[in-house]
Amino acid sequence: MYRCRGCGAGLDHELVDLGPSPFSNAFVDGPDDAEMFYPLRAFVCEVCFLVQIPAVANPADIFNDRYAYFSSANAAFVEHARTFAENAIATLGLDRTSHVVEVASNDGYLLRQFKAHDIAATGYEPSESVAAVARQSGITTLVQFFGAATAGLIPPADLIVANNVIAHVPDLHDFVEGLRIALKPGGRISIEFPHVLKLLEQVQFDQIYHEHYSYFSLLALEPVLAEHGLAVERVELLPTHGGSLRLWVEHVRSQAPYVSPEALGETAFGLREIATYDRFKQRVQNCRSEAVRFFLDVHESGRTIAGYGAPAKAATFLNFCGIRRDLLPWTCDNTPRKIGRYIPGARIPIFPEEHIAEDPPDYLVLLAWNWKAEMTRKAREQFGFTGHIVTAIPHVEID
Ligand code: JHZ
Ligand code: ZN
Repeated sequence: MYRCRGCGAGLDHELVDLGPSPFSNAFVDGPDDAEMFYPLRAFVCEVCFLVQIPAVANPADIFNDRYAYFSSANAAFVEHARTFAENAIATLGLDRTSHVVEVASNDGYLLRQFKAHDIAATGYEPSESVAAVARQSGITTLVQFFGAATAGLIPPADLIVANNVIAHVPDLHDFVEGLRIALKPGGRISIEFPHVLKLLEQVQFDQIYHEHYSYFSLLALEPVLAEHGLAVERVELLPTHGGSLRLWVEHVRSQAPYVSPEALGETAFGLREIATYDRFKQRVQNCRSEAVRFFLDVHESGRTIAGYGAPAKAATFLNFCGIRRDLLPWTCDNTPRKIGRYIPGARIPIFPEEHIAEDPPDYLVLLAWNWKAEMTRKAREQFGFTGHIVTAIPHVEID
């Protein structure tokens, strides 16, 4: 039996089985290339309620020189990073004597904001593809996984940024112990992750893929942090990735943390009851039925359709729904590394974004629904798109 990576209890309560799927950021070069498929089954721990997928995938097979998610590809995300850095500098009083560490620093999209203020910055980034870009722009980057063994390789940090990374670690306790080691006394850690409450509420099943080993609530993460002498000082709710939490964490001090799962609505939503998780399966099935029906209707009526975005979550959505090139002939994305390649499994070809203007379909499906406002604006204003804009999660919505 699997064991919960949070509390160690036996893990056999299935949340949802999304079937075999390839790694969602392993974009395929050519239409005849072979791919590996791995089971994509999520579980929920009946003791601590941590939602997780067992570590059937080795992180080194996912985060390597083929990894294709470049944080800087997205202007809105870079803006999110800039605001984060300016606020952190102001509220924590960071200056030229400070040291900022980012775990999963990607292409340096965030650390460059601190460097611009003459603050020393170091990144950990195991994916060579993105780390190389950061290094080229002068960001000190250790091409390493972060954990207890590597946390001491650099001077202790006044601020550790662990945004959108804690979901990606199979050895959760080793990672959190690393955070404790790397933090200077009195320092702060920012931990950002998509909130599992939103995943369940909005049926965001496409956020489930092998890269995401765990799906957190405050309820499930707080005891893990506490075991390593870390306490939650403050929590912010963010709109990113369909609804995220940002925890501000510090070494345990005398006062009790004043943020509780109750205050965040986690208890009221039912995150302490297994029945809440049990309703998810059926809702995922309903979402798939609705989406497949829509794609078939468009196909049978002879109208045209295309995707916008080739995010990691598109692979889960398309593979689970069985939507391939016959139902979705192409998508488009602004990430140079994705253009000219194919979405894993579903094999949908990826064109540059400008393709929307060159070959406008009747329906444009936003596969990155979390960027709906930005993508709609771009499609309409930049590419002159006048057809229907569609999102499929949690329901098919046609504008
Ligand atoms: P986006 C990523 O997931 C990957 P993904 C990762 N695993 C993670 O944890 C989560 O983020 C949190 C493109 N785009 O941000 C860029 C345009 O083409 O939803 C991206 O390929 N034009 C680390 O991959 C994709 O869409 C645009 O105008 O699901 C969006 O991917 C915009 C705004 C985006 O993350
Ligand atoms: Zn558990």
